[in-house]
Amino acid sequence: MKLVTCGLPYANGKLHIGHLRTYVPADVYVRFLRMMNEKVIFICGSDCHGTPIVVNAEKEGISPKELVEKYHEHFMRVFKEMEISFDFFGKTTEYYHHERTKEIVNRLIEKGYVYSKEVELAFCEKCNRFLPDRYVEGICPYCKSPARGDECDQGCGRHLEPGEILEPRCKLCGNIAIFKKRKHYFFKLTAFQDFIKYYLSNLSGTENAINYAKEWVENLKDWCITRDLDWGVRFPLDETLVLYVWVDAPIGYISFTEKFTREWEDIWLKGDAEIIHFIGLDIAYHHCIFWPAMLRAANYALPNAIVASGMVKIEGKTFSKSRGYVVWVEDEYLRAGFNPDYLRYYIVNYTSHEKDLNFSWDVFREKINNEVIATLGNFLFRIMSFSWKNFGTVKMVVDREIIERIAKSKERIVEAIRKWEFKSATDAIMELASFGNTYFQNSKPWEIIKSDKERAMKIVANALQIAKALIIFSYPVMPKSMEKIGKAIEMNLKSCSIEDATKVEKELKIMKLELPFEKIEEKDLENLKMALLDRFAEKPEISIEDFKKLDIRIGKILSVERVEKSKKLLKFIVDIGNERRQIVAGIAENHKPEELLGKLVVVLTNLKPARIMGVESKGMILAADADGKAFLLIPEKEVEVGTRVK
Ligand code: B3M
Ligand code: ZN
Repeated sequence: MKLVTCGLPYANGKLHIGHLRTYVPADVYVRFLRMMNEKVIFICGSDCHGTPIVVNAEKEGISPKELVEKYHEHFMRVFKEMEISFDFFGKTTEYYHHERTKEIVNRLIEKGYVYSKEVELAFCEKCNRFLPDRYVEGICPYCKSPARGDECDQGCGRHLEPGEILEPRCKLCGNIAIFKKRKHYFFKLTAFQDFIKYYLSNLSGTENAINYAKEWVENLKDWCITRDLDWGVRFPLDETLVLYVWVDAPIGYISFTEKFTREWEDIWLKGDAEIIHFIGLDIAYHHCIFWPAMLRAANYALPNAIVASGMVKIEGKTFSKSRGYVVWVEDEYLRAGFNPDYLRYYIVNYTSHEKDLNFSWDVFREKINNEVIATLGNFLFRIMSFSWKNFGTVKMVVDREIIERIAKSKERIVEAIRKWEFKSATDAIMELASFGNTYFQNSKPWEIIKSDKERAMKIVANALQIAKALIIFSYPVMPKSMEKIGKAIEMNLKSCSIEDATKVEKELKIMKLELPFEKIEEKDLENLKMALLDRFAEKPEISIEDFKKLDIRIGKILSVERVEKSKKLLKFIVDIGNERRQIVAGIAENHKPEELLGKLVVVLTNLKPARIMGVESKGMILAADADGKAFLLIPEKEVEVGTRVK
């Protein structure tokens, strides 16, 4: 039995491609294992505690509970649409999770691995509070990059202990923090140094994570496991404290398994299953160091493999939500109407699992059009349509060489999947599809059929066997599409094993196939590319001529009203000197219409007219965009309406 888990996403924001970088390959892995007749349990859930949640709840002006519920729902919805087939998707706010966490922490305490100590912690005098983790920002003491209280997120990736960060500032008010004494609780991580070294030398998975961990293990510190927060799992020895989120989050792997199946004890206590954690490389420290030490101390089973995906780039830039280098899965991919299978394929095939994956809309279009559609889709469509039109039912007499060719692909795929080499596995699929195309093209059944129907049927049988194999091999990567295609030859993929690829049926009945693939056109991407460019912190250099193309003028607001059914939009009539314009702007959230009457504003007048929620808008009122809130630009002194801005 295998237990496969994915790092638990913080329920504090929407899913982006960075998340899928881990979840899609994990899902592909699980689906392949199932086709290899292995028993697999696939577990994940929302990480609901810690400062990542509290800080964002504060930003959104809702309670932590409301925040995590909102994003938990979002995760479930998007995972389903993306065909990520978790058996169970839990939530760390649940009672059962708190209970399991306390049980484990109590074990650590009973065994003498927890002690208390006075420490100097960052404290904000203005906000009058301790500043745990993300409440404080400063400089990493190891690599001197800007860092958060508990992690060097922009530099060396190390975990930072409370009090370690240099030049701490309060994230809420920006004030310089002072250090103040406070009693906290520590886990004796240093007592596990030899164990972790030994553990890492036997750990399987991807080299990237394990190699990092081997460096880190030389410099362990005891681990502060409590925090001054109101949100989280209460610390059993002092109810005024909660456990550090990195204590309870990985315990989710256990509590969710426990909630899902009675076999959880076999897995987590007896060690009867192989435990495989899929994570992003940025959380290798926690999974390779804290987690095994904690499990060992509490006498639980240890993970057998840590599989860490490389990071994501967006159009060549290092992924960053705050700087706009991000693609949102629901709003920008699914709602744009793209087939989820395309993104799944892109993620597993773009590069090897450990390397950085660059997401670029143009590369996406090319890859999908050339590989998924022109190579794989084309072959499947040609052979299946040809068989349907000419035979309906095909007697399956298949040449030995064809079976051997398929068997070779199968072996390569299985071997690659077992080593988490998803690119290599999917390359093997595309190579088999190319082989199929060449075979079909060179054997010319459409000519042979005119004189020798029997021989044409033999060619078709060979090609159909390849098609069947391709559908099986591609199913874990593109489940929805393959299910549709498979139906045309009466395949039930849900109960298919990878071995069926080389099994030859007596005959195959072929129905009319409508290929569930649609080519991606340049125009499908226009808006998405624009939206990205618009958010990017760094914009491409432009010439003065480019700038001169903009006709920007001072306008005066003559009337304002709300746009019906919209929370954000206001409709303006603006005098721009020589004419009056109707302009729609998304600033209703922080402006009352009546406050804006008569104001002078800066207007881009030669913007192509557009309809926004059915209302015509001719021009754009310029505003500063601060965290989604708009603040109008207003000329310094009263100037005449229509004055040019340059
Ligand atoms: N929530 C960090 C992250 O979302 C954290 C993972 C927990 S895994 C136990 O990257
Ligand atoms: Zn650092």
